[in-house]
Amino acid sequence: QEYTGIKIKVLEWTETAQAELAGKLPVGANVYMVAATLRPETMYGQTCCFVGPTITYGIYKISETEYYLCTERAARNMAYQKIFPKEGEFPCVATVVGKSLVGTLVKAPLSIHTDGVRVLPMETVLATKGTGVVTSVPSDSPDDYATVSDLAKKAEYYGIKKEWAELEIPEIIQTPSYGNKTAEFLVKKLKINSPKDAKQLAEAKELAYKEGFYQGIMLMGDFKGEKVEVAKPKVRAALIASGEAFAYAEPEGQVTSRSN
Ligand code: ZZB
Repeated sequence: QEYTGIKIKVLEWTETAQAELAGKLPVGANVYMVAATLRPETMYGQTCCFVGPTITYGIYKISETEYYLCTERAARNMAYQKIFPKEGEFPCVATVVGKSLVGTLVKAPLSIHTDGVRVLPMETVLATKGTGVVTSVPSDSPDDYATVSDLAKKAEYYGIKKEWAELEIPEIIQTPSYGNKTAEFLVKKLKINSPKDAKQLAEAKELAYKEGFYQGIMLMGDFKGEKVEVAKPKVRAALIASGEAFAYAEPEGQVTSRSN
């Protein structure tokens, strides 16, 4: 599985994370939460960054000034893909549990929300897939749409500010069958009420992938008006060229799927 690793820069840690990380990072260090995505062309629509609240993340040293936050499993994989300076080595400077990261302010590349977006909890994040960090695009990902709706509805329960889950969801891709809001359309059509409706969400995801890729037209960004099929590799290449992303492959047979 060939992902794009999106570098989501930490602008401001939560107090909890700050306390846990005190003294572990050099002054001026940049930490990036790395999200693995199959849809780089949707990055304009990022509205938050998901972590699994009970997942343990490591902060791994790439250089004196650059650190990546992801699961240990992902860091190990990266160490064999020339992402770290020494083959097979992925020096960990700190660990932090997802829950402590909730509320952290981050900068998501290409997102229309240029002042930053928040780290929010997603119970269905798999520790065994990608980097364990998931960038949220509620316009085109049914899982993300269902999760942000639930977070906004139960903000207090989740211990977040409601407005963090209610950032504007821009329209970024048009499709003939589902319009400009593919995820919202499919969540309603398949009567999905909760992020836990795993079966319907899996179906919605398949439909959204197919329609978006083969029929989608970009509504914004440098490739506005172009077909998604054509724009996808161009957006990916631009993100990689600007240093905001890198190629990240998931070894065969390592990918696990949701069981709930
Ligand atoms: C942004 C995005 C925008 C995504 C979209 C999808 C869509 P798949 O197809 O099952 O391989 N993801 C990545 N890692 C995890 C994880 N550890 N746990 C849960 N979800 C994860 O899934 C790949 C997609 O699942 C990734 O691409 C990521 O969300 C999420 F408009 O990134 B995506 C129709 C889907 N649209």
